[in-house]
Amino acid sequence: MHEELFPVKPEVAAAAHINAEKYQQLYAASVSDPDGFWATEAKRIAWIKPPTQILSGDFTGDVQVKWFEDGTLNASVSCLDRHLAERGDQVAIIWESDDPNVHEHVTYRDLHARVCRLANVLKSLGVQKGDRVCIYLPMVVEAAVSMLACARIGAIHTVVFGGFSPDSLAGRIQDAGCRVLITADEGRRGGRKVALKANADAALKQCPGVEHVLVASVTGGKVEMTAPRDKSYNELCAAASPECEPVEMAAEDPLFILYTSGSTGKPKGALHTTGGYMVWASFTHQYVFDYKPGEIYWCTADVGWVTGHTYIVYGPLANGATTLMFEGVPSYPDASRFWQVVDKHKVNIFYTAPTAIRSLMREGEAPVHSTSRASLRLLGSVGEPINPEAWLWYHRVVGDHRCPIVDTWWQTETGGILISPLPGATPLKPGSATLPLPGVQPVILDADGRELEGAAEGNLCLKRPWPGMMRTVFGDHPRFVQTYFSTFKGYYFTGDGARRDADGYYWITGRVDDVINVSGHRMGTAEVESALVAHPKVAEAAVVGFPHDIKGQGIYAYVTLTAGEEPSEELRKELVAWVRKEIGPIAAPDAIQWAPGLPKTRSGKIMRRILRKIAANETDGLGDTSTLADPGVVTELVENRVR
Ligand code: 6R9
Repeated sequence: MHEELFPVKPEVAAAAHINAEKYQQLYAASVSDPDGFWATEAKRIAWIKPPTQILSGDFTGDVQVKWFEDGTLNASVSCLDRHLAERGDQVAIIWESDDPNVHEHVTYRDLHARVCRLANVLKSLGVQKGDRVCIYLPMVVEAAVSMLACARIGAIHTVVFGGFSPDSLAGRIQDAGCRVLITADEGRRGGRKVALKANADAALKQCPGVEHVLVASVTGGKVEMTAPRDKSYNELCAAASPECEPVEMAAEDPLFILYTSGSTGKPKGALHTTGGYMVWASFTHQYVFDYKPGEIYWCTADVGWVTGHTYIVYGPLANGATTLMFEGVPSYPDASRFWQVVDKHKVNIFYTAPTAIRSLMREGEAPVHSTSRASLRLLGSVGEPINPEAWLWYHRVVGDHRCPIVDTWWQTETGGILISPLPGATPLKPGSATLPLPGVQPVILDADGRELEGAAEGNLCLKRPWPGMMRTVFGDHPRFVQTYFSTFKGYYFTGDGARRDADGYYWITGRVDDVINVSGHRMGTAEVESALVAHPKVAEAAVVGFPHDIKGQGIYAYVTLTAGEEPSEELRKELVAWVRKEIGPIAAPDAIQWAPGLPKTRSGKIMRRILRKIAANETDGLGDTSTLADPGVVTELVENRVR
């Protein structure tokens, strides 16, 4: 454990929106008078009718939480229209292509017009308030335009990461009941093409409810167009009007659905609503990144994940920021690409994931030193715990000891950052997400649900609603209540474990449920297992995470073959390819161990605790195996562990 302290530099504190004293004041106010606090913060976004009601509902019973209920607004107005008078000609989005020679500047005025055009196209296709629209796009400006165009007409977007397979895409389209799909001919990543339209075509065979497909031209590659379903995004937008009246939405009307993996079953559609989410996105983006007008801000996430929603699109645009969207990957054309982009566009604030830092660390310091990075002022981290080695490297090599690092803990469900340093207020400890933001009341509970005081380790829960939280699982409110509010009555359970030290700092220890975090992407072990058992040669599968140098966690699968099937290197490769195809490349197992039997209790429950230890090569402390139906299974698995 690294307890080295990095104090706030006086010049950083002096220039920041929030210093230590102000943080204490805000935090105290948010606890003593939450309604007053949020009534004031709500003013940061544009309302049609400002709210007079603040919070209703809590974490008990049916968990009906509502924020700003009588207010009305349109999210796209906060992100676009209200900036036009003052900063219409300021760049809203800098788009950096996969190709280092290509970029584009989109001003607020341009973005407004592009959003209005697409909104009019969607309207002409009959899309109405409350309809669901699926967005399956690469990291191009059209992705942000599509999200905002949906928001403009009150349609609910559901963005599906471009790396997901046709089956995963189809499952999400069906669950959300989408009428329209927005996709592209192809994506581009690291010099290679991604066949988005072909994937979409395969998915749509299972989705009769999709009436229209808008295909944006990204690479210009030839794709099949099925009339009358498929239409050219570019042609229809070119012919549409660049003005479109925003639809007046209630604060609690849905803004988007985003699917995320849990410990059981299919991915859940986390539903976020309009008013509270927008307040949270703006509030956290301004304070955590200490954003000031004119600064260039870059979050390297993909818009297919929640980080892209809140910290590439809604938060920065609500705050009138210049947000950079990067189509490519950190390693293309070479390992200094991130820092070249920083220099090229004079990026001030840079926000990425620990897995990217670790993979760049492996390439050594030269690719970083070949660039200046003089514009950088602040660094951020998100997606998984950042190990102190990676934190220190990020701070020393990338930030030249100059830039504070905000290690931001949050989840798809939370809508935005909950625990994070504020650069002008919080002394840093490498590896700790530090302190809760104003309005956030974390607690650590023991296994019996008792709140632990002071320094403690246990289950990380939240005690009070905050404006940005998800409101329900789309189409399945009982699952929402069951998943998040049934383990510990009266609390939101995050699924994460955490330690709180004597200074009140939080150290996230990782998931305590059956969710694994691979390169910052959430995967349910159950999802990978069901993909594996769908293969005709697999009888049973158990999947666990194991420590992985670059990815944080890797996927380790124990596979029992059906009778008569023999393990082989060929079959191993076939199963890896099978999971890639079923879910997507991010779910491909790193290791497959052939398991003639799995350790089960007498009631037939797989003892994952043991499988996790074997995968992590911690076979000295396997603990009590006496409750197993056949303890001999364990010896066999330990002996044949995959290196
Ligand atoms: C934003 C995002 C959420 C899970 C979360 C936790 C892990 C995210 C973290 C972190 C430690 C951080 N996580 N940020 N763990 N430190 N700074 O990643 O959302 O994809 O839903 O994942 O990621 O385990 O529960 P999501």
